[in-house]
Amino acid sequence: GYAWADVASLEPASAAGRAVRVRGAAQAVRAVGRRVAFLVLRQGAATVQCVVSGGDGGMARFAAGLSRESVVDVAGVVSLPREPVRGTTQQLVEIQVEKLHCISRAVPNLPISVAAAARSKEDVARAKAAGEQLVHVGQDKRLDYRVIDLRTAANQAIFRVQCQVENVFRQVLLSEGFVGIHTPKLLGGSSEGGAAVFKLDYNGQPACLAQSPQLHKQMAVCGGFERVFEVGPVFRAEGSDTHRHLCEFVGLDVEMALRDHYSEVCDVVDRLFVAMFDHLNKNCAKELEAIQRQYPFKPLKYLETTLRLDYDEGIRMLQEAGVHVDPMGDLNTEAEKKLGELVRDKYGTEFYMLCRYPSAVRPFYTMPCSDDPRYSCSFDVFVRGEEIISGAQRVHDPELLAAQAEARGIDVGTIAAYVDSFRYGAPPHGGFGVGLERVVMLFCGLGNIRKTSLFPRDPRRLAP
Ligand code: ATP
Ligand code: AMO
Repeated sequence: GYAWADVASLEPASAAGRAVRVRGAAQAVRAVGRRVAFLVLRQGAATVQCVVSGGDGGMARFAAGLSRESVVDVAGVVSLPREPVRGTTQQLVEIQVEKLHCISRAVPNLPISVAAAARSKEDVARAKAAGEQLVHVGQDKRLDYRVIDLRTAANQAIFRVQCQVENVFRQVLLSEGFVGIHTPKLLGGSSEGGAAVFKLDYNGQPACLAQSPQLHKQMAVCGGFERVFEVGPVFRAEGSDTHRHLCEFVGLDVEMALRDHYSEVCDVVDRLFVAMFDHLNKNCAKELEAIQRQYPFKPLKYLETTLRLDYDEGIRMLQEAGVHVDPMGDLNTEAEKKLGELVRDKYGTEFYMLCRYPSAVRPFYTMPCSDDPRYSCSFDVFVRGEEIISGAQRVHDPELLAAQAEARGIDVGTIAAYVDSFRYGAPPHGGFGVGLERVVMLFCGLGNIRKTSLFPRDPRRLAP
């Protein structure tokens, strides 16, 4: 009999000579004459070449007639090819097919081909130089047919890397005594202030989708959980289409009681992300290679101990470089990108924290510095010059909290229960929020957040 096997497990040393049964997608079919066909079968990111030959050629003709992406079963014996294809995701063995069944037929004219969706810019340039006529498959079209697009080796790798990011986040925090929580996503008011909120009707009462777990993760700390984390959806009614904003993304959030200083939060960020980057480089080498084949990028430069820079120092570096910035204002995207370059050139890292932001540019719940309230106990973290994390110590004095909310035009009535939480005894605390899709996008230098969201929701896209 034939034993079921995974394509990825078909290694020359262990598999040669074995009789196996494999189910996969018919990625490519090539007929050679009337009696032989080569069928490339794909399972996840792994592919194997199947040789269909022998008999009167009926099976080879059936194989040649299979539509691409049809799901087929092959049964046969594993053999070693004369010239294995190296440097791809293709296995170094072949299957000499003895039985072939089509399990699910794909339509003959797929809206996009996996091969086109998998092209790198270099592939396109090379094909054009060779005079080939390519059907352009842009990002929008690939996203319209995401189910097919997701089958490329790079996409298979991206979401495996994303899973590891989430996994390391949980593992490191669990090992440091944090408890995973789930906060409500239906809220009576906005949690971050500002207009980027999706409004809805909650049984006749105005409500909105959570812009962050901010208020409730703090309330969990007030509820006696000293260290909490959450992995969950975050909804933002972002109006403008950018390469780094989604209307729904996955938030990785942390909140913790503090002993002395908000630098304790920065310490957690430091340990967590250095462990995460180390883990990805060590355990996801195959995936990172697959991503690099389609989207070339340089490995992220980071230090063993993450650089912490004061906002004032960042401003000074920008001004010295001739960039016009307001020392008490926020940095725009361009200035952040520029500062990323300056920091990389001066300190040799593309991952750093910018601390002590001016209070005026931070959310209402941010703790002002005790030595100078014009500045705040807050930080952002950057990868390749773009923000992946915001964090801070929070105000745990209810009067100051209400005053800061009011000063920013927030109706304190809508957050009364939150403000009241700090009237029943509340420890000093702080935390941070990370965008999962941004971590993967920036670690892999992908340039567009839609590439790291399984089924992205941007201002124009609500399907598939
Ligand atoms: P859009 O044109 O919609 O902005 P995009 O931003 O995805 O699309 P690029 O960044 O230039 O365009 O290319 C990204 C991918 O698009 C490539 O990896 C490739 O898969 C595909 N692609 C680009 N040009 C072509 C082409 N001429 N033929 C086939 N595929 C292409
Ligand atoms: P902030 O609003 O900066 O902070 O969000 C935290 C992190 O979430 C990611 N992010 C996004 N990712 C994709 N699409 C978006 N539209 C988007 N908006 C934000 C970014 C960002 O760094 N409550 C605070 C966090 C805290 O202080 O704990 C907050 O929400 O990676």
